[in-house]
Amino acid sequence: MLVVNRTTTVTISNMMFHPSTIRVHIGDTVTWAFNDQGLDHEVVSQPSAQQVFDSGVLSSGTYSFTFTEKGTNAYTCAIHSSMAGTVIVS
Ligand SMILES: [Cu+2]
Repeated sequence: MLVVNRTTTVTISNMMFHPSTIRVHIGDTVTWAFNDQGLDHEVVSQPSAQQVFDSGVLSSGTYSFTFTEKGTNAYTCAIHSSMAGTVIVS
């Protein structure tokens, strides 16, 4: 079986994750691009998430995480609780 690991980008802008829900495969990397006019954000997995990840506080640049387990990963911004996203890994 040929396995191709891919990278998917989620852009952070206007106090939102774009797209907010993404579907990836085991081994894929998700890169969050902090592009919100210098505003601080922090991508952090919810307790219910299959895997634990935390970008730390960033106002620019990117954060990447490779998903190695099948499951659903809800996440929020640790600074702005209204910002929410989901990474579904299959
Ligand atoms: Cu935020």
